[in-house]
Amino acid sequence: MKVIWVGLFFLIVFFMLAFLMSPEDVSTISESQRIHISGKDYLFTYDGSDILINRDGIINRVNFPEEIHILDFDIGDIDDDQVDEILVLSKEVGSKYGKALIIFKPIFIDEKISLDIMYTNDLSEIKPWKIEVCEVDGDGDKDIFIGVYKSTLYYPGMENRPFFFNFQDGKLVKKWTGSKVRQAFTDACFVDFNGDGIDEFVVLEEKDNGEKVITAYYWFGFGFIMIGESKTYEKIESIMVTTIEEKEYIRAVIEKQNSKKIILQLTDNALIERRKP
Ligand SMILES: [Ca+2]
Ligand SMILES: [Ca+2]
Ligand SMILES: [Ca+2]
Ligand SMILES: [Ca+2]
Repeated sequence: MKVIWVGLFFLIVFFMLAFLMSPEDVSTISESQRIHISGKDYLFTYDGSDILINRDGIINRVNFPEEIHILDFDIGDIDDDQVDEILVLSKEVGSKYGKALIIFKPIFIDEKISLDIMYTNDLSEIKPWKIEVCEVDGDGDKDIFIGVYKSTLYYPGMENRPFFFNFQDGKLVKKWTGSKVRQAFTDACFVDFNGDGIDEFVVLEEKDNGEKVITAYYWFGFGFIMIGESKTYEKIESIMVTTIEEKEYIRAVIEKQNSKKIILQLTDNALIERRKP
């Protein structure tokens, strides 16, 4: 009984908080994810203004620099020191695209976690809109995906492009700065469908007639090759990775209003909707 009341209390607090946040803040509230610091796993949440790092019910509230507005972020050990860094795309208020990449390393000061800025780079010229830490080639060095909006040498039009980087010797180095996947895309995520430690690159593509299709690719030495695609949908708002019973799937929001979602799995070279058991 007590458990139910505690659950109810947190649910009410959550909805009150969600209600109090402006619509712009709501989009940056994160689901909890795991962060690894000094040999321990913590739960990481960004609540729209602060970062909460939580272990065994002990919450470390890390004040996030007020002047930095977050467009997107991800967590991963990009320099292989067994501590997960926090990679933030900052933005100007109201801007659709990012300004700088700021990489924070969590450090302990007097047994409290604080964030140390270990790297910054102004990326405003390439108009970044999404950042994901991934492992597309399985070489043990984390890869960094940044979705950018720009023209390229051979494709002069402004379009979303998939850029990949590594973090080497204290700086961001290009791994693969792609002009295109198969067709125009509006979102991307990384899903390890078969659990082999190598991420598949999953992209929300838009056909010429505006219909949407989700396509999965795998890395092949110097670019990506398609493994499978979904059926065509009239609308898909966004895609993300989701874990169910330790297996990874794609979660796609196909209607924003009533947050209608589908879960997709990769089966026989096709992305098909997962039926609940
Ligand atoms: Ca992200
Ligand atoms: Ca690290
Ligand atoms: Ca890699
Ligand atoms: Ca895989």
